[in-house]
Amino acid sequence: MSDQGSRHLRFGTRTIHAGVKPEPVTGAIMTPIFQTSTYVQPAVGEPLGGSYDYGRTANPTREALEANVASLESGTHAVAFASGLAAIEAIVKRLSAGDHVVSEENTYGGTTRMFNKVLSRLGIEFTYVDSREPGAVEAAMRPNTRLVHLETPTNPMMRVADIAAIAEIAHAGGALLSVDNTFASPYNQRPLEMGADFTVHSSTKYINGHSDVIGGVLAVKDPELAEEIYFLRKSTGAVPGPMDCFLTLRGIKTLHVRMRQHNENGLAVARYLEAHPAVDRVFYPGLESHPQHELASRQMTGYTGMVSVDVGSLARAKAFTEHTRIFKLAESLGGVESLISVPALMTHGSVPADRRAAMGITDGLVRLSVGIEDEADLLEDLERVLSGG
Ligand code: P1T
Repeated sequence: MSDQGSRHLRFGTRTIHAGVKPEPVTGAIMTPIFQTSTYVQPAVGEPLGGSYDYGRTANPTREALEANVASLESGTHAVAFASGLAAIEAIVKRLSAGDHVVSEENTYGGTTRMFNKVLSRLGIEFTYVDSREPGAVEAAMRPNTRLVHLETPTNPMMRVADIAAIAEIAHAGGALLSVDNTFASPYNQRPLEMGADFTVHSSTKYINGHSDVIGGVLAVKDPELAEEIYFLRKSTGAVPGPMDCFLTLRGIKTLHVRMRQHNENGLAVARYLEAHPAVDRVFYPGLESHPQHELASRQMTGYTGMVSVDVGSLARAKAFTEHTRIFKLAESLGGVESLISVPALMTHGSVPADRRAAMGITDGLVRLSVGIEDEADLLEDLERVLSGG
């Protein structure tokens, strides 16, 4: 669904208003949860509600969410899915056997697993590169490359890829560019404005922001591409339920306020950890010590609440993550509450050990999803565990 009417409004206003209209029967200001699988047709092939004929094909709650996300991502259309992986799958399922994809190597472990264990069996080929170096993407392009897939910042190493430079490379090679924007959120980074063709999210994370929904959403700026994706979703079926769309739309209304606090707390935690002797390395694009700080500052307006640190060994990682009180040990990220995890054993456990090691995902790597609690409480929680304070 698209929403061009709110284009002139600023980001924070659009998080609340884009795509949302008063419900016409009662004037309800909140988009209702249209919890229905089908719609009545007074005559054959003539649904009462016009284009509303079946829930997989059309649902007004879902459409409001999609119009909102399209606006926030500076796209023309967005398409919502049952999960982030289903949204990424749809982008790749546009391709056919014999087509080739160049992908950043350090994506979320589940994305690599889907590419390697599911989609490659259907005859789609994948080449993995370190996309911090645009030349590596260029060198991997083949005549049959139809998609370049980035994740920036990456999960969990916080690598940053130059979206504009890689969009040019992809397009010169006849391929489209998709960017997994989950870690940044559209508040901090809008890939479509930098030349990407798809921006995709696990809306489970910052977009919904309250750790109570699994969902995915992608946005495009080409109505024909949107049509292709609608067709794919209708034909393969990974639609989100109306209740989840409602919750996600409700969560989005505070995206700009939440992200400001995630950015602030993320930077404070990264600075604290960088100065701490128990921490070997900190990976956070907002730190001047991050090798791509300058690039991140150019293409992002904030650096999010995601911080990774290397504490040297699995034993130390366990001692750290199993004893924080506010930071809860759990997979996932991007919610208002702080989480902590050990990627090698949790989110990236499906990535072969040698590949993990090559990317720096050591057993001593700890990932923090810094929430929006009071900064002083978060720092005290970390200090208590790291310094025994
Ligand atoms: O879980 P799902 O909504 O299907 O989203 C998959 C996904 C896609 N892209 C990125 C960058 C992600 O981080 C994820 C999911 N990640 C986690 C569950 C995690 O803890 O890293």
